Amino acid sequence: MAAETGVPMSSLEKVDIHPPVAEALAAKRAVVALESTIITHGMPWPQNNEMAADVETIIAEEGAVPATIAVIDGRLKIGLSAEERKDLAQRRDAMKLSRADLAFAIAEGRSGGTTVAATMIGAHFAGIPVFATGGIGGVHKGAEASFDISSDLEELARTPVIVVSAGPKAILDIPKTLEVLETRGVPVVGYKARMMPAFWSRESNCRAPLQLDTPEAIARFHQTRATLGLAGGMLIGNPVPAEAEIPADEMIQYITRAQSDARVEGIRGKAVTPYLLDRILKITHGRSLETNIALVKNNARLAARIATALAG
Ligand code: PSU
Ligand code: MN
Repeated sequence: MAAETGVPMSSLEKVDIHPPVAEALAAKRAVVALESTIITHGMPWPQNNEMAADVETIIAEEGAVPATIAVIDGRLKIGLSAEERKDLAQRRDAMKLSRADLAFAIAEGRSGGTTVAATMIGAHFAGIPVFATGGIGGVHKGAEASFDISSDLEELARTPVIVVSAGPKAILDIPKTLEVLETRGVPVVGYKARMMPAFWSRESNCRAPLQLDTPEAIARFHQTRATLGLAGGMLIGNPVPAEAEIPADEMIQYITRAQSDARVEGIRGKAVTPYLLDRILKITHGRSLETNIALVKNNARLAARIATALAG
């Protein structure tokens, strides 16, 4: 595992690979990485823990092994036990960890949820090529003034992991997010979708740059990129199931309201995404959370099928 990704074995001192994950990796069976910022900063207790448990069950049903990645008391965890996950889901001191501070949390003995960027780093370190999330971070609206662009985009450009999402979160500037991904050479693939999905909604106003309709085709594309020695990962946009979606024309009013509240309260930096998700949950009386849970489950299923295609 770690040897294949070029990581010195001595660094494993700070890493715990959950035994079922280690066994599956050694046997070259399908493993799906899962992020944990969605647990620590993306959803309230107890729905966060229920969602995380259900997602792991879905991946197991599909014949793959789930590996939720997080930092607990200074140890990088590749896969969590049910108790560790439940504990993390209730911690009030959890940091939101990205590339810039993942090692800080480990060095300082802290705990935190890993964002898409930090989860990609952990997954690649362990030799896991596929990862399921809700929605990635991207270029925030008003980024021309705030410079707020998620390091998820930078990570997609450098780390060879397939990220299965329901698109960029609709709180973002989706056209600008797609432009940055194109500049950085990141393939963006609509799964059975001509238009890029927008997290809570099945469609944004942007065309998906590429389209593929089977897990096998995604696996083939990933392997072809590796053969050509192309660096970086790829982003899959998997639309939320129709019965769970909140249409874009309805969502826009909730997002606009949440964004104006964020401005009034002076929310900045890392706090922006968690604040907006929580505000939108309150504005929609919990409906946005139900949609969020449905789309994560949908992404987990597809990620397990891609992992199976890659392993097979
Ligand atoms: N998907 C969700 N909920 C979330 C996130 C993704 O359904 O909370 C998290 C991811 O961890 C992503 C992060 O990396 O939001 C983006 O944060 P920022 O915009 O600060 O980069
Ligand atoms: Mn940001």
